[in-house]
Amino acid sequence: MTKMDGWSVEQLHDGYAQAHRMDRVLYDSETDHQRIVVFDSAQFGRVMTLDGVVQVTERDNFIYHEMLTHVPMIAHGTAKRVLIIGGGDGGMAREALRHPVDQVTMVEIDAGVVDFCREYLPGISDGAFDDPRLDLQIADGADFMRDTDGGFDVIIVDSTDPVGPGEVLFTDHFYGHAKRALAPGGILVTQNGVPFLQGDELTGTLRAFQTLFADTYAFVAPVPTYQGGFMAFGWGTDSDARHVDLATVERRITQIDLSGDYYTPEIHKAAFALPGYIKKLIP
Ligand code: AG3
Repeated sequence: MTKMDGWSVEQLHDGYAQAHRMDRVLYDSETDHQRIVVFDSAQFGRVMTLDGVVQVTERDNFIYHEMLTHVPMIAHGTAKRVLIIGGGDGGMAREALRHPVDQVTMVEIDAGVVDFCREYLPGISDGAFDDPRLDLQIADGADFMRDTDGGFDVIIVDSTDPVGPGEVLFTDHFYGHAKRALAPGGILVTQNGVPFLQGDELTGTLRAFQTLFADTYAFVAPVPTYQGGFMAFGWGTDSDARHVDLATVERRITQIDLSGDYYTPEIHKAAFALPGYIKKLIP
């Protein structure tokens, strides 16, 4: 495509791009794993990209982070031990720690992401890295999953897209280890991209889930900077937590005084209402 000086142009999808004007570049550097750029934009506030793909923005990260934590944790009802794979910006930990958990273990492959985000995007983690309930481990998420003793009530895979370092987090092997790492009644959720543009990703994950779990499905939320309409999240569990009723969801939310900017009791239920084109991607 034509060069756009001073713009960050994401070309994750073939023949289709997203551009943010970089009003101020705060950081641009290669870590051992990937290239990190942090810049200020007019519409989305501060933005972080990894290898040119938008990972997190100040303005819209709440939608993604609230949905990947509160939906499984409220559905579970008594989640005490939570595992986050990836999520180096700390946004997922921030939301998970709003629940009465004993421990949130976060396994991020790239110490650089954690360091840069703490410095340049402190509002994303919002104190999560200083919470004594957070156990931060800098390690390969796939290795961790293979070796862990498990016992997690909720496992959240906050990966990049399946290119580069994030690719192993989409394999059958990894999901098998994740299943083993769940406590009885545990729930596994995954980020599965934007099905309008990346349908195979959702199909692939759910096909693997179907060999592992009694209940597999997807739920959705629109995240503006993950462009292309709804983003899909994978759901795998042996419990029937997906069918928790609205009154129970409401009660659990009230009990812990959780107020989301996107997540509400109605959204919890509605997130599992899938449009036809997404439903058809479920094998
Ligand atoms: N991780 C998910 C990024 C997915 C972007 N993909 C896309 N636009 N299809 C974000 C990390 C936030 N903690």
